[in-house]
Amino acid sequence: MRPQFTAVLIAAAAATVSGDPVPIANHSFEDPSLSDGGFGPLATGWSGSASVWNPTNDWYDDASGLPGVIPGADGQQVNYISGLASLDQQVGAVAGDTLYTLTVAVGARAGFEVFDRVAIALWAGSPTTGSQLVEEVVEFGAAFPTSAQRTFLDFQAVWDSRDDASLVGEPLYVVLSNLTNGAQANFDNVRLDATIIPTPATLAMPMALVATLARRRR
Ligand SMILES: [Ca+2]
Ligand SMILES: [Ca+2]
Repeated sequence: MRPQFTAVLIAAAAATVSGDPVPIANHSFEDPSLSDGGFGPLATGWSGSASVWNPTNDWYDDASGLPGVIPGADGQQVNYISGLASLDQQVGAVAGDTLYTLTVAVGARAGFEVFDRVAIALWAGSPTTGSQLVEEVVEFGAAFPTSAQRTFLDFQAVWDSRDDASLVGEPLYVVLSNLTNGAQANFDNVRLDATIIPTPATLAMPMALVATLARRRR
């Protein structure tokens, strides 16, 4: 095979496996905007226990004043959940042959650095009574080294929609939960990536294209 045809094949195959970000409304909990130390209102675009908070240095490193960006977080504000509760957002519908990667910044707030326990998850159909697709539980004592306390760290949950094709087309939800009574969970910078998994049919297309080009060049 000539070099230029090899390049065509690689480019076509790469296009089928690169991930696309799924839009998430107010993914960083910056809306509504609060003054430093403010807390309470519900985050635009989210349902459930979706309160927003603009922390200060009392709770997180580098959180006071401007720019006020906590290490590992995004912007100046985060979500907070006190006690056993969840927040959720519908993010379109389940697509076929797709690898979903949910990435969420989780915060270890002063006072709850080691004993909180939270979960990041994807659900289909309904955020409470539907099908749980994947759940990643974060145990703070094990997940946060001392150096990361009072900061945020990214955690991920991954689900392959080929695992249950019957759910394709169902509403897809991001669900973030606090699993510890008496503790407070903090989430920020919620990201969801959807990567189409090449099937034999989609891989065959670039191969056929290469074969056609090869014939034309002869
Ligand atoms: Ca934020
Ligand atoms: Ca602040």
